[in-house]
Amino acid sequence: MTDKPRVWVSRPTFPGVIARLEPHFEVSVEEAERKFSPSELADKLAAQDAVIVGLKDRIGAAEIAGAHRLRIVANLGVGYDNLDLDALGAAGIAASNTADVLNESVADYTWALLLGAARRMSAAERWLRAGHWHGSEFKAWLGTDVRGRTLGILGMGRIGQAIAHRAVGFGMPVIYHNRSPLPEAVERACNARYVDKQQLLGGADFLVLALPLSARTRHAIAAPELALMKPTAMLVNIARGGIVDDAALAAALRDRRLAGAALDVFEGEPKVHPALLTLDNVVLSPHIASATTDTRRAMTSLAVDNVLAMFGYGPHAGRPPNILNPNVL
Ligand code: 8YV
Repeated sequence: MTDKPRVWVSRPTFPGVIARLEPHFEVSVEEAERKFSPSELADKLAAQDAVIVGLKDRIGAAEIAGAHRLRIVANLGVGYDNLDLDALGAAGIAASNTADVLNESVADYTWALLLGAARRMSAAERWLRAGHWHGSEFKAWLGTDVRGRTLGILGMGRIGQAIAHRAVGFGMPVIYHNRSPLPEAVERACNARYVDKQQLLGGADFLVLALPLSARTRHAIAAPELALMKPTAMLVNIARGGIVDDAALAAALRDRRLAGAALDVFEGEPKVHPALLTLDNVVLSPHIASATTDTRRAMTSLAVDNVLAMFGYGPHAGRPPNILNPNVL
């Protein structure tokens, strides 16, 4: 035992990056990826001065009730719907995220999903792996072009903007809806036009969701919204499960009231709505939009920077660069 403050990292990440904490902290890192129960989390948190956690770790009033030494919860993700900021703030515990370092990787992956859905890549691959070959038939596997089609983006933060930038190369006009319109110069740089939510739903040929999950955005896309979309449209969700009503989406895809979808996130993750698993007009992936080596390393590094800063170390000493509740400082 040392008298250094303690940091717990709830999942394996990049040891070389975590090592930056070692001169100042007693560091413990989970060796395997797992989900902790609320009481396990409470026990872990009670013994720490700082923690680096992931989206699976839901931290609210109960989990921090005994965490009297805890000063910062550094989240490995830009989204932080797993953290109860009110409870953390009331306890004087800082919270941070990993905004920005993942924008470009997530935007790239969004386009991979969008194009994958438009060109039916997953279904075609399943077909080929099953020993079939229809590619040589002139009218087999016909997909949808994206050029000239309208890209709609719901949630035009920095990830939404990075997605919009790429639309220029694909020759797609962009419409978006956001809590408030972007400044004109930013709209021009993204080549994007603000519309209301109804116009977005009715106007998009490809609708990408890039908004955070909150009580306000839960089921922002449910049966009534899906009914407003073109039957030829496709929905791409790289944001959070729960923003979409997955049962309603599966029904719309099954009945071809919506042509296709591509989903990286699911309501009730890691479970996937069983109906989605049976459909061929949806591309599915296991929440990997930020999963590149460089980006996951950068996310880890940013979480480390936030912890270091909270304890007065590093270039941001005293002011964690991604603090979500600065009032606690
Ligand atoms: C996850 C994400 O953090 O940043 C987010 O909000 O959803 C992802 O980047 C990542 O899957 C690590 O769990």
